[in-house]
Amino acid sequence: MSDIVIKPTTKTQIKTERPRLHKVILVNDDYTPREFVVMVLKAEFRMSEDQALRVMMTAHRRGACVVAVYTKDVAEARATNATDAGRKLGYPLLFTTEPEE
Ligand code: TYC
Repeated sequence: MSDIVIKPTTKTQIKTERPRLHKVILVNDDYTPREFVVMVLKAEFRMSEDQALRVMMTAHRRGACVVAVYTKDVAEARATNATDAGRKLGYPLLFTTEPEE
């Protein structure tokens, strides 16, 4: 009788990928007042006056600006809320989302 015990040596490795993050993008338009864009950025994205002004002016000059990066659900919810805030006052203000590379 042999007392040699051979243990299995295979291990199962579970690899989970981190969820892709999504960018919220502020799109420029010709009608929404600058101060209103700044107000929405501060309220919806918790930006300081300074940050909000910078992001608003970047979108104004270049056509669009990345506001923040979140998980898909959060990015979509914030973009919708922020867009709705403008729509309530009849402004064409638009926030979109897109996945990060
Ligand atoms: N272009 C607008 C104006 O001159 C201001 C503005 C900036 C609007 C950024 C939207 O995403 C925007 N009143």
